[in-house]
Amino acid sequence: MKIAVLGGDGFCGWPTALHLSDQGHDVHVIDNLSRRWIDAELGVQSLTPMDSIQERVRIWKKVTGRTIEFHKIDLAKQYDRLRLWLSEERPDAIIHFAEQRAAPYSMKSDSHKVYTVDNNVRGTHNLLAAMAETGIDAHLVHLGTMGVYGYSSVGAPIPEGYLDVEIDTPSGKKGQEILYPTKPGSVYHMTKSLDQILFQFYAQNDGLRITDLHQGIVWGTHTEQTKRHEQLINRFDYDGDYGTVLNRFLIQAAIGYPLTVHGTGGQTRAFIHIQDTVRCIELALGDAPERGDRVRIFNQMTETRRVRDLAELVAKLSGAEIAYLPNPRKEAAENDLIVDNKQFLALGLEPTTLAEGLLEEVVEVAKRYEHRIDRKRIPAVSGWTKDLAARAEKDP
Ligand code: NAD
Ligand code: USQ
Repeated sequence: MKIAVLGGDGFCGWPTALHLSDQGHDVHVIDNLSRRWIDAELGVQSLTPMDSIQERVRIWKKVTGRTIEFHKIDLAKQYDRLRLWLSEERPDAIIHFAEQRAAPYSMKSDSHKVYTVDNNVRGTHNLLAAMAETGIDAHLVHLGTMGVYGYSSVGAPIPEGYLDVEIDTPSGKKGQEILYPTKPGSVYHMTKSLDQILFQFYAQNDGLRITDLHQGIVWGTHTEQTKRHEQLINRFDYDGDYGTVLNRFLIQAAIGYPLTVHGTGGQTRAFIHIQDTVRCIELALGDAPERGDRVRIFNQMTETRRVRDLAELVAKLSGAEIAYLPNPRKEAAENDLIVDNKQFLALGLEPTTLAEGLLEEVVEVAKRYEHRIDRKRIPAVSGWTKDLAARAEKDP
């Protein structure tokens, strides 16, 4: 297949591009390189030394003989270029990772909120409008998030996108399938909730074939392909805005920094290893919906864990201390989470879990690149309100 990987320079996109190229697909990375500019804005860098995207694809060619093309296009700002590219190249599948994906970054200030909504909602809508206009029959696979639901467990598993409800009508009760209600907890998560409505409309109105993958927190760094050459190494964010919780705990353990648990650490979240991310995308690509089908929604996660349990696990493994800090986010102090992921299991996913020795692999990567870590960038100080930000700044 000819596959466009939008956001293919990022943490999930790069290993996905390599995995699909390795399988013989004709892969095209589209990215505006905004994450590299955001690193510069925040004064942070990936723990791992990332080469330019042009250099990365050159090395991939050298190692495997396979070509990955790179096209610098901004989905949100260059609608005409995007439409032209799609009409000329007519990909068979499009994988959409190209959004601003950090909840803390999206809550940093009013300008960061505006940027995140403009970038994400406009980018997704531009893509859908261009797909409809050019009439290409590509399968769109979008990376959404478990966080659209807000993690409020009602004691029942979160289903895969849809809920059957009964509505009282004058002629009695009628059954209806609705999108599972969203309750996003950040401006970033809100943009993913809005994406869902855009997908529903374009699937119904234009017959676009769309799969939305509601992914949990991704951890780990290497995949089979990124390990093939040191210059193919994946991005690894550890800073207070883009670093995600388990990867942060692992680098903190590696450098002797007390593990930064927010509040009581009572948040339960869904997790998935990066190797399973790329595998799930492959599985979703192989199971495309027909034109006219409803948007297919998968929960892309392999296990749920409570944040303080993760901290205790990492502390036991490494001897690290745990610091319970004021929570800069507005979120429930404690929540349960049960998630249904039957669809991927039925397609053959064999989950990689935390138990499989891969935690040590991340600690080793962190030790190797310890000299690149700026300890001042570790505290999470972007607050959900001005008061929470001030408290986090005072007691990082
Ligand atoms: P990332 O920030 O590492 O990569 C995103 C890439 O998209 C970057 O290379 C960036 O330059 C590019 N991009 C952003 N806006 C763009 C635009 N307007 N035009 C073109 N390119 C643009 O993020 P990631 O961790 O790889 O996440 C990828 C996707 O997966 C995101 O949509 C995110 O919401 C989703 N996701 C990530 C995680 C996680 O834990 N990392 C978990 C669940 C879902
Ligand atoms: N947390 C800590 N200490 C830290 C960092 C985070 O206790 O040092 C806590 C947070 O308060 C939160 C939980 O850990 O309760 C998860 O935070 P996170 O930053 O790891 O994850 P989140 O903000 O939810 O966002 C990440 C990705 C996002 C993706 C989402 C999937 O950045 O792109 O959509 O995970 S999910 O969480 O399932 O919605």
